[in-house]
Amino acid sequence: MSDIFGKISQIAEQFSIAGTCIEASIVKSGHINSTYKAVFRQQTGAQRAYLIQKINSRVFPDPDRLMHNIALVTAHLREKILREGGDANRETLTFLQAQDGKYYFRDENGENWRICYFIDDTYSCDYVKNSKIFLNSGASFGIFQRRLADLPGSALYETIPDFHDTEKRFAALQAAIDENRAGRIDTCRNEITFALARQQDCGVLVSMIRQRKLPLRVTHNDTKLNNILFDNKTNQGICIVDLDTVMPGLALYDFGDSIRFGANTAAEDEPDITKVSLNIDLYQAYTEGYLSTAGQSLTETEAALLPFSSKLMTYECGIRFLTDYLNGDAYFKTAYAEHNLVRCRAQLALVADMERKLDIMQKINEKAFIACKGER
Ligand code: GN1
Ligand code: MG
Repeated sequence: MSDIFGKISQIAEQFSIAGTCIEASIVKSGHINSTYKAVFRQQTGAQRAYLIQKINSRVFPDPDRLMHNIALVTAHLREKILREGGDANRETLTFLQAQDGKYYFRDENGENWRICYFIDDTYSCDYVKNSKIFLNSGASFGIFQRRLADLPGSALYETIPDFHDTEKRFAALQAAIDENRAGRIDTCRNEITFALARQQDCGVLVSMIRQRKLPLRVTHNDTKLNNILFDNKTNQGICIVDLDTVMPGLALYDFGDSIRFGANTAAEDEPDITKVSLNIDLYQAYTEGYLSTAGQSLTETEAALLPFSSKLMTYECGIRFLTDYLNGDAYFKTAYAEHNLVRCRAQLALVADMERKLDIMQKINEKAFIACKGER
């Protein structure tokens, strides 16, 4: 722990944070970066909390581009929030500049660090406690998308190229199967068969982008439930966090990924797949929340593909876990040897359940889309 204090104090100095670090703890969420919460006491006695993050440089090798996107997006959100009469320090993240004016600091080991204000009196959820919370999540991601609607995608770098290009994710899986780098192929034959049998799904959205049938928007691309901060008092989703993958993308990616994570009756890494299924009431709650804020800006084509995108994003995540398992866990943080395989199995079980429920999902969508159009 004393190591953390020393490191955090060193980083804080680079960002000119006044005072002494009196509390430091690891924030155990996210599969990519390492995050700490630190509280500083100033000479006046006032205290302020910060989030300090070590950026995973294997996943994000270009911190200039990464932080360019985040600075641009948060500035844009800030302006919108202020115009709407909101509290910009609570409703979006505020990153600090290091002494050289950059939004990150590279330490002597070549590790890149960044700091933003910790937003007090909020909480985040790793699972959906009730459908109202999930409805609020949908509304929050819808507002996020609406606020970014006039930010031109061309102003942003593609920090991780082809992030949601499911065809390329499929090709990466095939390469991992061929290479069998970690010698694990015999432990995941069933998962490979299930994944390969759904190749035809992979090209659906990407080919529609190529044919200009779906609009590219500025999207979040990692809309897990725990990437929203809820206000302690109102339980409204107030701030969207984890802006690393904000890039041009599809509204469908954000919708689908939210459903993948939040409408699952079990955790993303539930080992007992009999517990995994799509909670249709939660699906309905999120759909209604999301369409209530973003629905009017969606095209008919987008709205019609929301159920399919839920299945596709779940499948894509499942094959990414499988690929990483076959590659020897090079990408996602894991807690034990089989972790990526367990995550993959849970995702594929959810895909199977969504395939059974696709018709019901479609009906829910049609109804909610008509209702939101009627509110014009
Ligand atoms: C990663 O960083 P985190 O945990 O929010 C991943 C997402 C996956 C998710 C699965 C940059 O997100 O794409 O959907 O794990 N982020 C990146 O839980 O690859
Ligand atoms: Mg993330």
